Amino acid sequence: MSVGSTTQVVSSDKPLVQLKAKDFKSKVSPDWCAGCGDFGVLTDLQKACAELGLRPHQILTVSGIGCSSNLPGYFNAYGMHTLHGRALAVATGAQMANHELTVIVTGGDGDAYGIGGNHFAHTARRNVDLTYIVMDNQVYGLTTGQMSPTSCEGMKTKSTPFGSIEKPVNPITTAIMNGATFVARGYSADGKQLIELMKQAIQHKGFALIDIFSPCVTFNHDNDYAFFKERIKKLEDEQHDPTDWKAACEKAMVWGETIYTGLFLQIKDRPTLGQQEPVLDQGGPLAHRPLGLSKEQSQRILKRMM
Ligand SMILES: Cc1ncc(C[n+]2csc(CCOP(=O)(O)OP(=O)(O)O)c2C)c(N)n1
Ligand code: SF4
Repeated sequence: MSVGSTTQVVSSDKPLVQLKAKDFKSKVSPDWCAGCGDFGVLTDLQKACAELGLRPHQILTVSGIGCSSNLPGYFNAYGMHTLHGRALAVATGAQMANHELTVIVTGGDGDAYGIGGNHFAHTARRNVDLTYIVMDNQVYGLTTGQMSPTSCEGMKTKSTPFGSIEKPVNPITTAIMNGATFVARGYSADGKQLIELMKQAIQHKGFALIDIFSPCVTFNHDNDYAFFKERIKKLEDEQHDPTDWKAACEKAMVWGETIYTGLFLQIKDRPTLGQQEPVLDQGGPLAHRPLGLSKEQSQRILKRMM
């Protein structure tokens, strides 16, 4: 099967049994604080995968470190909890090794746009076929409330007791400028919109970002549910055209009394990294091919690495 003809989702290969969201729940219950926005993101991802007819063995979730990065442990599929800020690098390797997997990367704004900012830019520009779900709470949750790259100017945190003097990262314009081909923003309290965005992102061929406002009820009292309720407007209600690059940039720059959620940009005709690799385009996933080494050779290599 060629890379070009495969999709992340087995739409024609209908499962014998339609799975439900609960089938994507793991045996481990989240230890997030009551009211944390990440609960909504987890539930909506489980619903989106069920509605797409995916099965756990077809999915790999990869995360970095943070409260939000614990998500793979709560999701019934293959999962990897990697290093802080390194989830995209690991996920790129996994996607290249098995391009038939649906690879979903999850984490927080610190993980994604701070320590992992370099990987974010390069994964977007390479158009790796991944879905990146960033639970953006504008603070470092796990390490108990320091400022993050998306903290607003003036925000008082443990590490900025007099208020942050830095301009925050804009994840949407950053993704667009670096060449991401699917750029969206969701809100953890709006499941209806978020599930649709997740389904579209997973089906998209290329690098798909959904930056999701996911309030940290313990350490960010500025950007809480009331803050977003007052400000959020949906792009779909404004007849925004996601193929219009200029309009996407303009809408992404809006931050104040109005903040937009929805699909800012989608470019469908840019090839993914895998589609441009001739070795991946023939013969199926590398992971399913013979290693090309004798048993002795592979054991010698393994021994050297142990
Ligand atoms: C190399 C390295 N540096 C720093 C840390 C400490 N650390 C763990 S999680 C984290 C930030 C988490 O914030 P975010 O990614 O926004 O996730 P959240 O906990 O808010 O969901 C930091 C700085 C670490 N684990 N590894
Ligand atoms: S500290 Fe914040 S981000 Fe972490 S679980 Fe609690 S509410 Fe969620």
